Amino acid sequence: MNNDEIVKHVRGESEFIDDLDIPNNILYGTVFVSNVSHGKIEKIDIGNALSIKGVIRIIDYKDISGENQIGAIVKDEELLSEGEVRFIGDPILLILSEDRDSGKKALKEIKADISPLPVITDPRESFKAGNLVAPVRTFNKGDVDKGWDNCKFVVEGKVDSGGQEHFYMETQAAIAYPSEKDGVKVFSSTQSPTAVQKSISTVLKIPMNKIEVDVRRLGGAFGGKEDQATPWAVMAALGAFITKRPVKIVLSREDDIRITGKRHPFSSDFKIGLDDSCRIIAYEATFYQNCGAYADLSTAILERSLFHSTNSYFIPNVRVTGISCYTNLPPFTAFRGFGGPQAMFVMESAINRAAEVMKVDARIIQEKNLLKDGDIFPYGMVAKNCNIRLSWKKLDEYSDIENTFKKIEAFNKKNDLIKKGAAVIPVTFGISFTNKMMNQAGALVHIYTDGSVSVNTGAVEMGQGVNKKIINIASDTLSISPSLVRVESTNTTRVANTSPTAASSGADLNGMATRTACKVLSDRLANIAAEKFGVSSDKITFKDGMTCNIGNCDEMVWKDLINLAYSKRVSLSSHAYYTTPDIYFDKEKEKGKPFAYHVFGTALIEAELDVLRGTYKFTKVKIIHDVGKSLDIKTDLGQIEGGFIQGLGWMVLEELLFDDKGNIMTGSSSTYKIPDIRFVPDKLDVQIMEELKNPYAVLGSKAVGEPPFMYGIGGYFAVRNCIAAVSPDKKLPFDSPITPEKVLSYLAFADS
Ligand code: LUZ
Ligand code: MOS
Repeated sequence: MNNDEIVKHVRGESEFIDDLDIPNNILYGTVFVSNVSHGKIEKIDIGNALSIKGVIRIIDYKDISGENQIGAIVKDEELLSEGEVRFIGDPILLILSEDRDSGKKALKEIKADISPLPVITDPRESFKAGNLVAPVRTFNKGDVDKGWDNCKFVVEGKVDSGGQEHFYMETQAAIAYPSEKDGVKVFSSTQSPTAVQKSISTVLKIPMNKIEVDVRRLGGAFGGKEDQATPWAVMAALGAFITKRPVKIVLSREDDIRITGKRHPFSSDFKIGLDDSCRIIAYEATFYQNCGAYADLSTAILERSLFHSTNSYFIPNVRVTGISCYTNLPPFTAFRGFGGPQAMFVMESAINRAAEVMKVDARIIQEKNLLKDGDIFPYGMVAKNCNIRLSWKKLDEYSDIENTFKKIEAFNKKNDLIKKGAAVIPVTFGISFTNKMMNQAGALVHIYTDGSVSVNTGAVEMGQGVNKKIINIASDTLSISPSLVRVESTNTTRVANTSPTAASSGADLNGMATRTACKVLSDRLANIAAEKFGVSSDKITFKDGMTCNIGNCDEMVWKDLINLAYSKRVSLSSHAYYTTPDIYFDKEKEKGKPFAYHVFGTALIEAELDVLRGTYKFTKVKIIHDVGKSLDIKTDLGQIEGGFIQGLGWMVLEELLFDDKGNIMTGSSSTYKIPDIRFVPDKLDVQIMEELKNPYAVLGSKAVGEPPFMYGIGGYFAVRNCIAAVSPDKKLPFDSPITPEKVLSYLAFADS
């Protein structure tokens, strides 16, 4: 990681919400939540809660002056429940107290009488009961029904993938200060400052210009703070608005895991047909998306599942259907990949099942069907600058894929207690918010009279290094040292109407706006220099903070030029704006060009299984990944490594379990295992295809945040192939994560 702030982090100097200095009159917010998954609130008895020393006020929905509604896409989510609770953790009351302990004491006093209603945790059951979030959507290409007739092999199956806890290091947090004239200023750990501002406006019934939302940095987010940060910020604002005292809410890890949304579990069906040359002729899939109690971003996430349903493959006949199903679990939400990983896991499972039936290696089918330029995705977009075959080829050059598999086969022939397995995984991921409107960003750049530069954008730094990239873009455009540039906190009064920092597009969108703003400034400065040197402005170049008149080699240092501009009363500030060009999508036809471009790459993952214990490790991983012309190579490498490990965790390690009453059974770090440093493969080798400039993003770069996550899918199949080496003829289910416990049970089953 080469985060701009890494030294401050290591020294503990970086401030997160819970580190901010707080005034003496601050109140702490504690939420009282439902302890049943579905029910009707008959009565709330707050007992002696209000007489506990330090407890100042208990707020319920009746205290809300505006609309008790925080649903972003579907208006289905109350901030504080009015009568029906839909999951364990559904907020009912907000307790405000002068210290955290008295809030906890108050919780024990309060009793909710909730009469139970039927509980559904399974999306297929929800579908049968008709509990849909939105109408079913289907993407169609070619003629699937005719396609089957041309297939030599037709294989069907079922795939389940589990949810995933974000496990950001900083839990959900917000502090709200009442400001004069009935406004609020809110520090929120959110990816979406504007969404927070809007929701506060709705709930408090005050205009957006009375609400200032400020975000310095987040201690991780991964999508978990795109929508799920909002309720806590709104509650803090509500408390501050009502009491006229600052209010701070920081969730405990246990509450955060229990209450907030996670990656959607999916249950899916597939059918795949191939001819005898391993060409995929037809593919059909149905995704049952487990949305949890409220819609949140589910419909947008399901749309991305449909977009990525064929991963990196060209398939002439496709029919994929997505169904968003309500259940009585926490409201599942955005998580790195945004529905893409779930759909791609189904595609890869289908290929692997077909490979088992056809008795070929899955990699043969994968390679044969890779996309090439001019191929059409099921949603109508044409593949352009398609590097997927190139990445496969480069991986083959570096690793000799065939030989790797042969060596493993030879090893497995000689060894019974250790079995090896490998898998190749190509990844193709579309870049842009799939909602066209969201692809916009602004930047406000100031140059101060001492030559230092301040950049404001809508991008939120969450450890992904977007600030570092923005600094590099500004310094490159102004031709000054990066040390002169500072990126300010993300603040709704400085850059307004921002999209969430999400969809891997934070640097693409905000970086382009930054570049444009800096260009405007550098053009202005060129005019000043030209006037001074008595030449035309095209004779002026900037280099390393110097302004040069090429003609006669006059030079001027940056700071003097800035002072000259100031003395001539030329503005040293600029606001610019960027919208992604040439994207559209027709939801009637389900066709269009939703993405500015795609990111491509391929990985080879090798695993080694201890046959007696069911434990395994990943011995060797090679990733070839396309980042375009990198904006910051160490940042990109960090994102690729981190994304892959997080994806691997989702596929093999992190098991999110609920009982059939909707209780979370993996509610702490002792029961929910995330990857640690010992889990990281000994040999994790990332190679970037840097020479490939991307014409569709800032300075030839490519977005990097999400695509590497999906290399983790290869880990699942590497482990599966280890098991197949023990017992080649068993039909294993597709059910992620493939934890050591599951592996052991498969092995026991295989031996019987
Ligand atoms: N968020 C969003 C996302 O609102 N729309 C998207 O298309 C998206 N894609 C990936 C991650 N977050
Ligand atoms: Mo997102 S999954 O908030 O990019």
